[in-house]
Amino acid sequence: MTRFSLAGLVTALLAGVASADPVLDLQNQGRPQIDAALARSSTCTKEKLQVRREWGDLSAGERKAYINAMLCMMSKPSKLDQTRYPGSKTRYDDFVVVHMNQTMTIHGTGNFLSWHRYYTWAFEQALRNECGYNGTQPYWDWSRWYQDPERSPIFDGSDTSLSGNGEYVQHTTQMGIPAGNGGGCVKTGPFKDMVIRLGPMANVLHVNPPIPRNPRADGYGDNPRCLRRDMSNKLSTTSLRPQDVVNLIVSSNNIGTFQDVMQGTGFGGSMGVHGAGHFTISGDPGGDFYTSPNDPAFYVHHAMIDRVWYIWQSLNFPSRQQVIAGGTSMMGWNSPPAKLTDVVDLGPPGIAADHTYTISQLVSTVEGPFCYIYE
Ligand SMILES: *[C@@H]1O[C@H](CO)[C@@H](O)[C@H](O)[C@H]1NC(C)=O
Ligand SMILES: *[C@@H]1O[C@H](CO)[C@@H](O)[C@H](O)[C@H]1NC(C)=O
Ligand SMILES: [Cu+2]
Repeated sequence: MTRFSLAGLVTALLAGVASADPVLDLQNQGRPQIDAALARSSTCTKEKLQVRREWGDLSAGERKAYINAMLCMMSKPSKLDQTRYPGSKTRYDDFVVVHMNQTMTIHGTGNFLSWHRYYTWAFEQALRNECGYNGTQPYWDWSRWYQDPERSPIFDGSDTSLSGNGEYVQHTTQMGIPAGNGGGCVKTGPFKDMVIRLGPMANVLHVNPPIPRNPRADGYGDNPRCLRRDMSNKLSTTSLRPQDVVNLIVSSNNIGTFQDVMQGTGFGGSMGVHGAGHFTISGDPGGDFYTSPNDPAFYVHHAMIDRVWYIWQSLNFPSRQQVIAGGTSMMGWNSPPAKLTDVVDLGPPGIAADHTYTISQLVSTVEGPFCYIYE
């Protein structure tokens, strides 16, 4: 409850400053602490440092390079056993399988932030190493485009976007997720011909005729269908505004509060920026908890999740690195507590990554395997 009065105070303070981009202001405020960590780093040098940028700040050529690398991942054959994972046809799908496999132990848990940081980074590495991509993982700053995400350069359906909304079809949704302006197949932009095969596992979109069930209970069967989105600004205008992101960062004084508010697992009834971003895209697979990485916008969303964590850390770097809270399973309140020594595993070697790390090794973006910052 205290959270909300503090949040109000922050909003009032920010209104006084009237900055055009209060999230960027926080990022700049924390930058000296990142630079100091970089200077101390034994693995990340200034020469190796990668800079992740917002989709709207990329040139048309940079956007196309990222899109082409994604399409390349969707054209390379899967490395997974086709008997166990017949729905995984491509290298792009392999990453979806890794996420599906661990869904119950990487959400609402103490490894949520570190797991998804490592996973997004591993995907970026695959774009570079397997598809010749020279850029970095872009992010979708929800707070920049919250008024009308469908009109943003990320989702406007142009050939430099990650494709647009689905076509409008009559539909209903469940789990309290608002019905958006789409529901049908995505027919614009670079991913209009994308074939979704894995899942669904936790579908939230009801259309007629219905989205076919996966032939296998584990969702790994081959179930070819179109990419559907059900976008609108219903959640973005209530939960992804600049003040929502700022409040999350400024009002969370410990990692437990930060990750709970971000995921809407704390008290207060909000779905948090994590859920609001996912369900602003929604549809199939975007709204499916298990298979959401099958929507090409998953990675720009999770890069922003990672950026918000990075900004939060950078504002008090020494005391916001080696900290952990939460359990190890989504099911049950009394799963064993997560520890900094827990191993973060992206499945069999060579599928998404070759190494495992402890959470402790994944908390800084300029230590361990990582060497990147946000601008
Ligand atoms: C996840 O993968 C492991 C082997 O890599 C397998 O034993 C396990 O059954 C899978 N779990 C799910 C839920 O798919
Ligand atoms: C990436 O950079 C290398 C070396 O500068 C170049 O040879 C290659 O063509 C570039 N790849 C792409 C996809 O731009
Ligand atoms: Cu996830």
